[in-house]
Amino acid sequence: MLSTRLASRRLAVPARRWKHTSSRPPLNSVTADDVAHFAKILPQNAILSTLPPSDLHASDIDQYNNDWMGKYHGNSTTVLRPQNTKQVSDIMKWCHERRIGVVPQGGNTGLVGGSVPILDELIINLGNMSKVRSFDPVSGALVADAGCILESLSEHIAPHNHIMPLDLGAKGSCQIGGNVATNAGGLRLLRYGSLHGTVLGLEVVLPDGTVLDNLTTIRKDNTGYDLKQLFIGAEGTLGIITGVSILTPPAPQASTNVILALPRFENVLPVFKTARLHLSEILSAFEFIDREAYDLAVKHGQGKALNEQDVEGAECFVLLETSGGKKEHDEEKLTGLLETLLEADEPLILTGVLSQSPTQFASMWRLREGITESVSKEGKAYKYDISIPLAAFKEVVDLTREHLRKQGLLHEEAVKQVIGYGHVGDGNLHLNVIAAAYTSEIQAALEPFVYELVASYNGSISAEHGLGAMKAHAIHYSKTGVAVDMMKKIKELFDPRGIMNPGKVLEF
Ligand code: FAD
Ligand code: 2HG
Ligand code: ZN
Repeated sequence: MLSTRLASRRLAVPARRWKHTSSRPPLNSVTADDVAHFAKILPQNAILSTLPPSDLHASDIDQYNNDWMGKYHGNSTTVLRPQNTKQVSDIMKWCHERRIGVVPQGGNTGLVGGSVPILDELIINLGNMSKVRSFDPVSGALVADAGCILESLSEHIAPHNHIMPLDLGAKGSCQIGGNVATNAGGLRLLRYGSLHGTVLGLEVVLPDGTVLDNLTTIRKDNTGYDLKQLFIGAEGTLGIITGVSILTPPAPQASTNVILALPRFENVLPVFKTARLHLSEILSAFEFIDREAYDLAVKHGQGKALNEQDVEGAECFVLLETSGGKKEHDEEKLTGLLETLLEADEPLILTGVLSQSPTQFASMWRLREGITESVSKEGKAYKYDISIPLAAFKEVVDLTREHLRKQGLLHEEAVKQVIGYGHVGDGNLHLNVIAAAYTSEIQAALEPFVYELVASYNGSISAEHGLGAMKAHAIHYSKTGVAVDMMKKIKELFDPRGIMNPGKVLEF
């Protein structure tokens, strides 16, 4: 009775719909004359504009104006889909001259509102630039257009027994240019390191249209400043990446994975330490999934659930992958690890399931990779992608849930669930708050609460997704004033007119 009364009272006060309100410098809107000029640079089918005389409607370009989560919405009238670097350069020269804001867009899978306009900026979508330029099967150097889909690149090099040094759940849609622009981390970072190490060179169109050709395939080059590093993780605020040269590692001869069910979160660290000791160089991923995240993935049919009885009472799960040279040798090591974990006086795990076939291997990965998709099927996600000490992963999830409970927001019509998962090996937790809708009340309850919490651990408010539009105002939680001032000077140097992805990364 009490809960029914509470529920109806809640419904009586409608939640205020939240709308992102980041600012950006005053810039010119795209006009019909601009579109006529773009028609001299691009074929007609590479221009999507709702401006007269076009008969396109706003809904025809919805997919470019709205982000993957349905959280950020732009009002662009025009999307250009160039096919080569020269076209990008000519477009940028014009936009620079005319002071038109530009949003570079890859697969539009970004999770911080960086890939859609804040107002009506021009969208330059790289999807038509999708050619592999070269691949050297000896060195593994791959040179590709920025618009190549990550998964297509994996498929391109697979026959040569090479793999991409990064892998993420969005691989079927995200583009290599977007990956570099966000310095995407993903599931292989533990093994192959970040893109700051694997990217060999970049071709970038600067805001005034100048082409910075640094598309080298050499591994060592100490001739002055390493300019490409500035564009890795710049989220399209310094220029448009049009070409990427990247070092791809040889495919491991054997890969195996195992899912471990842990009775308590406190066991994650000892399991990680033991795994590193037993598996040393063959350990290639160590991913954390809390119980609610696991149940959600299972609920939404991501991968095959473990035997229900075996995981009864499990507080969290770990997905561990090995990539080595010899299957028998790796499996022997894994079996040894499982025995150690199970045989301790107080076993560190409840159960461990070793994949027995490529299908099972993929299905186990699906349980982890599919969480993001499950979250978006469940509701609207507030995503906090944070670096904090491993030992604090659970605490942060619990504190956030408790905080929302105290605010009276933890119920079906507001926040449905607070879950945690992520890359233990990289100290990166994905704190996801799943709500019925994006509302001002939830937004105000979460921010700056989460940022302050992260800062109290000396962590980072963005481990891998970037700042985008979502966190530009909050950069100071993770960077000093001196560092932010230096960034602003760099931005000013490359983009004095402030036209490149305005309002993202650095607050206007
Ligand atoms: P977009 O979303 O189009 O753009 C992202 C940013 O990069 C924007 O600021 C945009 O302006 C800029 N940009 C895009 N292309 C260019 C270019 N050519 N030149 C200059 N700037 C450009 N991220 C991780 O780090 N790790 C993960 O494990 C991970 N998993 C994900 C799983 C799912 C299911 C989803 C939906 C997202 C995931 N992400 C992850 C976030 C996202 O996929 C990555 O950030 C990805 O790298 C973005 O690539 P994109 O091509 O979609 O870029
Ligand atoms: C992952 O590791 C991605 O799965 C996405 O970085 C995380 O959806 C998220 O919060
Ligand atoms: Zn991640």
